[in-house]
Amino acid sequence: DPVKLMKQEVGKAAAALVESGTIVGLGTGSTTAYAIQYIGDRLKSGEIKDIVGIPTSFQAEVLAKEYGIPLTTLDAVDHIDIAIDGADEVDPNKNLIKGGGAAHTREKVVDALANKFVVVVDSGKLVERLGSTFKLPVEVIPMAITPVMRAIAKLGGKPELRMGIRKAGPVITDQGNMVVDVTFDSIDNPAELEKTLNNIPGVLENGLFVGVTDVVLVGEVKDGKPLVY
Ligand code: DER
Repeated sequence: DPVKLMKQEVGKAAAALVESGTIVGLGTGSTTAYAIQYIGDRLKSGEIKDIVGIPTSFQAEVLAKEYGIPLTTLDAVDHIDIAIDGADEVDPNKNLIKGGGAAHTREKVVDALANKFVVVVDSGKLVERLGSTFKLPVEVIPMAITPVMRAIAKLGGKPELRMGIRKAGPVITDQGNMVVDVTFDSIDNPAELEKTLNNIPGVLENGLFVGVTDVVLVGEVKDGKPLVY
């Protein structure tokens, strides 16, 4: 499966950037899962040592424990050296849409704090304009779902409550909130939209990541071989 190959290669490339003695933000999603695995492998082999992870979700926590990466919290550190995380869309300015895994609230805290934020994607995530292939996730406190959806519709968005697949009813985030996925005709000014959405009473965080990405590692398959650039 070429996409799986791309995810593995780009996860490996990101894991190779982690230096001994550093604090690492651990992202969420299937691509970052490979980076977490390979960081664990590098710890096990002794290639690197003395790192601690800050998880961005229960998923990252479970994977870190599985692969032997010690965890800490934002109360116990005064910086994050590097954060590795996935994305649902990356535009030419390295701005992102994230939140496919409904984890964007903690991800934005960790990724924005990191001295170096590394995004790991397969080439299918690259877009000319944000919002062209992926609906924008917005985390909303449950009691405000209806007025928030109304306010988003007034902004020209088409909001849909995210329903669980192996859970009856709406998806519930790690914070106990719900997620609304919004279709916009076009997102001309991501920085503006990010602020406007987060200013709607009841919105906790949205999946626009503007001006936080430092490095984008892209998995690409050329003649069956994975490339990372
Ligand atoms: O939920 C998230 O923000 C994830 O990072 C997501 O955007 C990417 O997940 P994937 O690597 O499984 O596509």
